[in-house]
Amino acid sequence: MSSTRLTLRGITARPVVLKLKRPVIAKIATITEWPMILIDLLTEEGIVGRAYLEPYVVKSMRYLVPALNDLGALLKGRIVAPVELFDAARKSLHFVGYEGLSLIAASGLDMAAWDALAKAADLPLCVLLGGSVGAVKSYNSNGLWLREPAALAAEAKELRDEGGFTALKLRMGRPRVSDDLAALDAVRKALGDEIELMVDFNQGLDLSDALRRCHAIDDSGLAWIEEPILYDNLDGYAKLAAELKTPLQIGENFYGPREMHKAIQRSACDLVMPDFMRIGGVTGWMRAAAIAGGAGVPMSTHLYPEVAAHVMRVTETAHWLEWQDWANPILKTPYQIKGGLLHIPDAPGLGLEWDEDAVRHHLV
Ligand code: SMN
Ligand code: MG
Repeated sequence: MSSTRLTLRGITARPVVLKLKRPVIAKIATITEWPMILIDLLTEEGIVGRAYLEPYVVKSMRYLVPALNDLGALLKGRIVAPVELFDAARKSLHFVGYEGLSLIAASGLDMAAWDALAKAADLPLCVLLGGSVGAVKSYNSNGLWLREPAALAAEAKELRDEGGFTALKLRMGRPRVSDDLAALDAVRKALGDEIELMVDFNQGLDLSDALRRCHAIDDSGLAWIEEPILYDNLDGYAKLAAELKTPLQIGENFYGPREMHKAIQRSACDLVMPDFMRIGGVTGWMRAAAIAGGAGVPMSTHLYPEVAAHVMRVTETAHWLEWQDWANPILKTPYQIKGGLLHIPDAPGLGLEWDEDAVRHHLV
């Protein structure tokens, strides 16, 4: 089939809520129920593009699902050219705001459109993008939330052994600095020095506290310190990046590639890790990857590991893929992790198929 003839027929967007095995206990929020919007992009030719959104807040699905349905109606009859559909979707919502929910909806559409295009070409997405099927270096981000330091040693070993990981992320921002240091110490003692550790403050500190707390862990051999302060305080980040020896990581809250460009230009970080629902799906990622490549800034992924794996195969400065297995309960064939590497299935598109029995069970 010629991919130029793939025509968009409509979009279905289904909200589901999954129970998290290890609840998210972060400085910014506690999350026990994980919302997902399952997107099916239907084409006249019968190919279905699939992707999902993970918008953190269950009630936000009440606004995002109609937005996705509207985009489907708006773009009905158009050729499935993901870049063009993405730009048209963004423009259609420009006047209510280029970022936020508008961009999240457009990003979901974009990922499903790329999946459809790759399926029409009968190629895994990474191959369509010019790469090859293979494995991607990943760290386990499934746990180590703000729990008691004493509980973390056992959890850290469990997380390492879930897929032979060589790197794990630990969340920080406990009430006392000494509690965070005890948490880090507990994880280090449990795992030894072989394992790389990243820490994430989830925007929980003000600048003065961040300076104090980041200095306190600056000699701990960490792979990075992530989001110590509010995501849009680029001046604050520039100060932190200038002061700290440990690489400073931000990016899960970049709304589109230009926000990333701004952060890099202002020396507000050493590393970047865009999230697929905010950077603009695959289209936004590829644009951002060119910027990070030009600037020589290592680029990691945030959530959406199945999409992440494909684009990391063609990302010039690919660094770490963030592994989370939270979508697994509704996937027919979850991706496999072995030896800390995420393995891309040799299947057309993203290789996402819904387990419809599980979906029925979790629909809201
Ligand atoms: C995160 C991910 C998912 C939910 C809450 C927080 C986090 C990360 O910031 O980087 O994994
Ligand atoms: Mg984070």
